[in-house]
Amino acid sequence: MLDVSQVIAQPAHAPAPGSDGSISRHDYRPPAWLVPDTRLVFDLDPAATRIVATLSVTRNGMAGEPLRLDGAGQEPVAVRVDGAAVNDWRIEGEQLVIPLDGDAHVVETEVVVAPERNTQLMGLYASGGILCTQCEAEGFRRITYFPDRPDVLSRYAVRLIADKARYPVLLANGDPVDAGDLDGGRHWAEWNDPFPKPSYLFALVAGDLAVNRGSFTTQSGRTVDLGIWVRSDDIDKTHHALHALKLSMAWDERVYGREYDLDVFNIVAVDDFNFGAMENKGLNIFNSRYILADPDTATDYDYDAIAAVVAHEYFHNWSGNRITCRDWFQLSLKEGFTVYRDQGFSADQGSAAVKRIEDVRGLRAAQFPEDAGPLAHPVRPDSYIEISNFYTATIYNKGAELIRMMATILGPQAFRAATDLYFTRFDGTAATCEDFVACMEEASGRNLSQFRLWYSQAGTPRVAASLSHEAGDGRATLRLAQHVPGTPGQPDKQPMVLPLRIKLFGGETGKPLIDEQLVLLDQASGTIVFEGVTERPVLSINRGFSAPVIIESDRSAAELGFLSAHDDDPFARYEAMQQLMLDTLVAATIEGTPNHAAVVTAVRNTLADSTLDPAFVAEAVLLPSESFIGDQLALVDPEAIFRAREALRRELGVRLADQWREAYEQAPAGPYVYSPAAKGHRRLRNVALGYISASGANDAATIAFRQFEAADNMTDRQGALTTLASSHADEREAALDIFYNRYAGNGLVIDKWFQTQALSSRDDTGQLVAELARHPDFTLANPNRARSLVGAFGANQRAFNAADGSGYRLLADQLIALDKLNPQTAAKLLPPLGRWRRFDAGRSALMRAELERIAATPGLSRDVLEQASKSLG
Ligand code: B3K
Ligand code: ZN
Repeated sequence: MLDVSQVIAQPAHAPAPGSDGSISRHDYRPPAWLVPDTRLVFDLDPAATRIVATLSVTRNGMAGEPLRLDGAGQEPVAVRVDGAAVNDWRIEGEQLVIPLDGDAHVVETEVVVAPERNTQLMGLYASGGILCTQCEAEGFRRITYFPDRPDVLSRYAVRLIADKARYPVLLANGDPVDAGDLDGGRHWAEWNDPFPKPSYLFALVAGDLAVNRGSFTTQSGRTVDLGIWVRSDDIDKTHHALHALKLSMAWDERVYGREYDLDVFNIVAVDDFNFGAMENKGLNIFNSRYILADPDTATDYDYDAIAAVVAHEYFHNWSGNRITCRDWFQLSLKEGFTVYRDQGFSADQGSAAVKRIEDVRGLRAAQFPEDAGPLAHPVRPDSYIEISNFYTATIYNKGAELIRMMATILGPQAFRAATDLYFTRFDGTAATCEDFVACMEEASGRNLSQFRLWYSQAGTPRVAASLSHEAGDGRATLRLAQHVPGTPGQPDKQPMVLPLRIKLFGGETGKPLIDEQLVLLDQASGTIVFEGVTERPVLSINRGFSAPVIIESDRSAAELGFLSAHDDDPFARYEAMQQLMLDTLVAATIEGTPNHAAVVTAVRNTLADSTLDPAFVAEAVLLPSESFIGDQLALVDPEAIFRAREALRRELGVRLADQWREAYEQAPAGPYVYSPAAKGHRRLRNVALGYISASGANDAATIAFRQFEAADNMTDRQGALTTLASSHADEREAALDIFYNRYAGNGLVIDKWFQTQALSSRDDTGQLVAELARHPDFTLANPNRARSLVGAFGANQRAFNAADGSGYRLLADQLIALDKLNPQTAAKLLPPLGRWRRFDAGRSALMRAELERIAATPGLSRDVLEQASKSLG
């Protein structure tokens, strides 16, 4: 029977969670109270920070509703309403409930929190002597009582008080107002943010920080002061980030017409951070790995990632901050769109083709498996238990693909008109994915009703494509059929709208037979007839990866090899090579009888094509990952996949030995430069080194070690170390020791040392990882370090899936230990165990046993419980 008191206790705006604690999208209610203005006073101290919050609250049409403020277990020291202390408040669950008559009041609360004891890194916490905050999604309630939901927008005025010697720099959102000294060696600073914002965008930082200052003049002539704040030792590593910030500001004006709006823009780097970075209004806080770079410590990959993340967080100022999300189900409104925007920015900095290849590789590595597994969810989910678990590749990367598809369907002009409309109409509000799509429709006149299924249906569509040719009639017929697989809670799917860029090439002449067409497949199946096709056609489909789908075509090895050499879309060339490699590796894994000839020929042709960008060549000749090969199989056999892949690597290494050495030698000598061309050469050189090593050549370790020692940059040094880490040569230990000693004390580089070993393909990687978990430098308290060892190990398909279950046990042990400190980061380590359905009975039972052990752990967090129970299914 229903307990009536529980029902009555539920507020009108926060409906009862489901029996498993889940929140449902359809239960959204507007807030009962709004908070137009917020004043916060922080008396900062790592052991006991006192926070006085003064909220002007106004009723939002719901007569009789008390004010409900979210908290996180803290007790208020005092509560005052309109200046007078009150004591008729109560705590319900974790909410502070204050009965209020009338429609407008000033409510003041006082709480005390201990940042130095905050190991979750959510709310106000300490990182290496710096006090900082992380509030998205629901961290603000760990700081003070507030309606901690994204649709309550408030103007914040903030006063920070702290010891001046320990915390000489005091930063908060918005523009600085004033600052001064106090008795007892303390000082204060006031910040004011005129833009109403949700609580998840609140931020403060207090610490002993150095700044790299810059300035940007906006298109309307306003000057913005820029600052990158880091520990003084790191100040020389901030130039790349500052440069990327200026490029991002200019790019957003040029491409989207978006101008920055405050007088200052600050970024602070901290070492302990749960994810990449955070877009707090005017005060971004970053994981130091996405700010700090110099050639000696950061790879080209790091440089690229820093620029991409700086751009991403900056772009959020419009897509996220000026227009935020109505509720967390709409998360992809800001994240999918902002990823699409940062992808466009990065594409414009160098090779757009290589950027697209990297993005699709990432989508296939992270999002496709998510969409095919127990944690599959739509881009706009319908329910969640812990919102932190929904910062996923689906929300971010598939979400970006949805925006890309709409941009493709609309064309550039209508898409820009639609984003202009969206930014203008919803500025200053908390919007929905539906609002965004409606703008796309209104500005273009297109009907996107069926397209909306992309937001509600999970799962990766599969498209069967078959081309036939009637030579006598000069006619080619393309038959397409789509199928969206069932996903948890969604057994049956409707056909989606799939924008497929298609072209036909002459199988003999290599010439295009038709202009590229954009086909919108919106039925379960469809037929397209091409006339005037006099030559045997070869199908090029989903060019540029125009739809995030899996293409199942009946193209032969010869046709794929042909496209890998002749297609005029670089992505399609890469894709043809990948498909050829994948077909070869899948056949070799299942049948054990490899036929490498077509791949060897195709790779030889690609290496020989001097018109190609080396960065493209490096991507094109890389074999698909072990896990991607596993994703193609009904059951993953990690040993057979590894053997098949190594055999092909070796064959390519041996058969193309001269070409690899030539590619290796061709990289221009000279000091390090960070440029698209130089990056491409370094990448190809490291890929070639991998193949030289795979060939079993006697001098492979010598070459790698020579590169390791001669390197004047981390890309070459880590590239060589990666090759050596998988070898049995004497140089391996030497290189690992030299690397460790050279960088002792540099956390970000020691992360690379852990990660490189966890990704090794050696047979003893499991034991090595177990030893590294006992290394004095290993700690779960730092998320980067935890991810560098345990996260990387979970991605090492063969080592992690050792048949005796030792890998599963190791990951589960670490996850359980980490959950006690930091549930959000612990939950992110779990997905590799959720792949149990994809393995043989022995492995699958061992994985399930570990999931059950995790789920049964006393005191388990909601974060891990949700992931473990959904993974058990
Ligand atoms: N919006 C933040 C992510 C917050 C994650 C909270 N669990 C960074 C970003 O996507 O830009
Ligand atoms: Zn983001």
